[in-house]
Amino acid sequence: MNNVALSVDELREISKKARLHIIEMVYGAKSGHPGGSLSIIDVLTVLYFREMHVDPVNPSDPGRDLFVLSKGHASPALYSILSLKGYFPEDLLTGFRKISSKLEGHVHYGVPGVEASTGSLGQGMGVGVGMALASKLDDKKNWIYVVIGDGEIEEGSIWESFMAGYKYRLNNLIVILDRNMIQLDGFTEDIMPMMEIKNKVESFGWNVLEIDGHNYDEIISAIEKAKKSKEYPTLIIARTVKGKGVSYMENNPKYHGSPPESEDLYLKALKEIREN
Ligand SMILES: Cc1ncc(C[n+]2csc(CCOP(=O)(O)OP(=O)(O)O)c2C)c(N)n1
Repeated sequence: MNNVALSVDELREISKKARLHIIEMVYGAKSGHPGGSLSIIDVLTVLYFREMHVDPVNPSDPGRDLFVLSKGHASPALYSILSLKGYFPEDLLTGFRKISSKLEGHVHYGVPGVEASTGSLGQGMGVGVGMALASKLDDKKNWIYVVIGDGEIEEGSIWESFMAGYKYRLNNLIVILDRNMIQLDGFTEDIMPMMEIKNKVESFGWNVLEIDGHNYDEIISAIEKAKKSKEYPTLIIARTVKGKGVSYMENNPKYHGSPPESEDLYLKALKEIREN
């Protein structure tokens, strides 16, 4: 179940397909969250296609790595990656947010490959802490990965998770923060300034790394570094662009939870992603 080490160009091609899926899914559903899906898709590509030991043919392998998308509204990103990885056929993505489909708007445990339902912000990281603690108690050697949002970290429960991660010495836990600077309808630093997150989280006893979350080499090397931690969990602050890959969505809070409003904008998004 080891991944073949894909090249950066191959990873980029996978992300491109996933970006197209994200736009098609939200446009088809006339709802959903493109911005925060596009910001985190490069990280998810590296996790699923390079770092994580998971096998869609044997999805319940007890030794598999586990992933929780704590910012569960970015479900199009995870559903697309799971389909590209082979957990379910890509054509099921057209059912996104439709009543007859399992692909609910927020990440749903019933979807093949999903390890935890999420969507209520602040909870998924606690689930990941619990998984990491359970793995330690069972003497397993797997890795637990969690992705959180920078609006999500306004939830107090995130900071309880940071405390617990230190207390239980969860060096099998790697949390990635999607630092795109935007939350639901505005900029994080206007709504609730988080300032230097690195200093804050280091003071909770964690290792903290900061990277460009669209640079594959940096994502890979940060994860490799995190895996060398002897004692404590690691937070990787991935600086990203919300809406990355679609010019009119980039850094635009409007596209947190809105699909392209017209066919012209839909086709423009697909064209830009294809030509990038
Ligand atoms: C407990 C809770 N409160 C409010 C919401 C509504 N909500 C969905 S996404 C979101 C903003 C999240 O911002 P961020 O974590 O930065 O996500 P990203 O920008 O990466 O998409 C909010 C407030 C929610 N899902 N859960």
